[in-house]
Amino acid sequence: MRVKMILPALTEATSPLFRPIKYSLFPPLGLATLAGYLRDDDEVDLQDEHVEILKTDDEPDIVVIQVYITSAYRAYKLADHYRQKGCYVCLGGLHVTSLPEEAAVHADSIFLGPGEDIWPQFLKDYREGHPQARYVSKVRTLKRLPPIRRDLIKRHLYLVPNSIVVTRGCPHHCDFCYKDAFFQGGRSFYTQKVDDALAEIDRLPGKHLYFLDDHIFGDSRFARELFQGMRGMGRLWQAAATVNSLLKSGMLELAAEAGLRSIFVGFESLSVANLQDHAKVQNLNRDYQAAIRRVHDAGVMVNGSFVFGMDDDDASVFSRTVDWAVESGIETSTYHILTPYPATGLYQRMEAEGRLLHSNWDLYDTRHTVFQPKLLTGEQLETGYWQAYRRFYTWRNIFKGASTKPTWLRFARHAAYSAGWKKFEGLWNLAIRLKQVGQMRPLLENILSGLGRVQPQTGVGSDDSVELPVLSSVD
Ligand code: B12
Ligand code: SF4
Repeated sequence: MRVKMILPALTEATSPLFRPIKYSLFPPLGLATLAGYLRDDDEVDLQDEHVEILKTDDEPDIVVIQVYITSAYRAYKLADHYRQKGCYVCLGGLHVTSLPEEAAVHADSIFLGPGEDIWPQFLKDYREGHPQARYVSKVRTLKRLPPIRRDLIKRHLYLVPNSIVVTRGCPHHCDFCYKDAFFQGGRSFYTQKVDDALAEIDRLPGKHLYFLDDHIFGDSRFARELFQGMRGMGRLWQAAATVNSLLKSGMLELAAEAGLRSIFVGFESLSVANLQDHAKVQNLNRDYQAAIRRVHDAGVMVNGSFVFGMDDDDASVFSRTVDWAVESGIETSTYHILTPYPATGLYQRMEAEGRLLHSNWDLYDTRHTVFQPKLLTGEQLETGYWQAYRRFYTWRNIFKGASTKPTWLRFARHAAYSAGWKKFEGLWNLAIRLKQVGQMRPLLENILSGLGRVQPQTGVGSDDSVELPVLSSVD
């Protein structure tokens, strides 16, 4: 059987003029996971449009397309193209799960939710000659998974080919998040077995890993055992966690000892009313500054994530948030315009209030205003969003943020990390054009290791770590 797997890109990621590095960070892990269920004698071709030009003149038996909201139109176009040729088209992923009726028009089979139970079921049905039109995931487990087909990943095209996910979902329920809609009908937070996770980590070459888990500390027993197992593996890694989990004693330090060097934290908003509005309860009454201090004290950098456009945000929110982030010594910041994804609680609320402006999914990319804000105009929101990025990443603010650090080496690490990410976009673009992004990886690993000097502050190493920034932002 010939199987073609495609991760379509949003337009920006294929632009001949400029391509942000964030699209060359991570390989298509979801599709490589599904490829693990194919037989040895199946032929499989995995293409990621973010990093390569798609070949569409082939005629595979099955075409598998992963659909995100921002690439939905592109995905449907590809699906229609292959169906016209008589190929069997399967569509799955987040957007298909949110809007199955919309996707079904373009597919022979659609898949709702995670693929680990329904994809092998489909393969069996297809081989037996009776595939169903719709598969809905119900059994949620990461036990006894076949190995991810990492051999299909063109490692040289990615800065971070070692992306890994050892849990699925998240224990929280923020109303703007994809999570509750995607995992509806079954468990919405579950983990691998620690031994399986450690074995997967062990199989990855090089030093650097990026855990794409929504919340790596979400199950504290699992996380503790994982970090204990990772100690001594010589890995350097990045991950995401919630504010409240960073305030708990012990976990962060264990993670740092196991090689954690930067952490993505969803602060989202400095307004209590906003956090309440969006059910971000894990952030409520938490001392953000104390969380940041703890992370820094452990020798780990912070990538703070903030959302603009919530109902308590007025025109002052942009500069207030950025100045707070700079003064707090956050190394990198990621900003988003609030975006109601279909099937989320936020979407339903906005729809009921008649505040959705349109459903052009291409613009649901967290950079455009797609709903009517309360205390801002849509234009103010977009302008403020871009201004926030510019303001945070001025040289003045990079150095101001860095000067909150207690030692010169920490100052240098902060400045280099922050600037390296946003001040050299032209260079990243060139490396992408030349298909040389992978060549930067040894440098990344060397720099993240702080040229041998980065150690967590646990009494065993030097506080004077020097890391150069290369990445920090997932979205
Ligand atoms: C890594 C990542 C990226 C990477 C790369 C994506 C990639 N290579 O897959 C980059 C940096 C490029 C990226 C960019 C963006 N991202 Co992003 N990203 C993620 C992240 C953190 C992890 C994705 C992942 O690898 N998961 C692990 C794998 C194993 O799971 P999976 O990919 O979902 O695959 C499983 C299922 O979905 C399913 N499945 C998928 N396809 C199919 C097909 C079939 C046939 C079947 C049977 C099953 C199936 O089976 C797989 C195994 O269970 C997610 C958050 C998350 N937890 O998912 C956000 C997330 C997907 N991103 C999001 C967004 C908004 C964006 C951006 C728009 C952000 C921006 N402002 O630019 C862009 C646009 C992306 C695009 N191309 O359209 C949203 C998506 C919202 C939505 N409803 O679509 C998420 C959910 C973040 C969030 N919490 O809001 N992203
Ligand atoms: S904590 Fe993050 S991943 Fe979990 S529900 Fe909230 S936004 Fe989603």
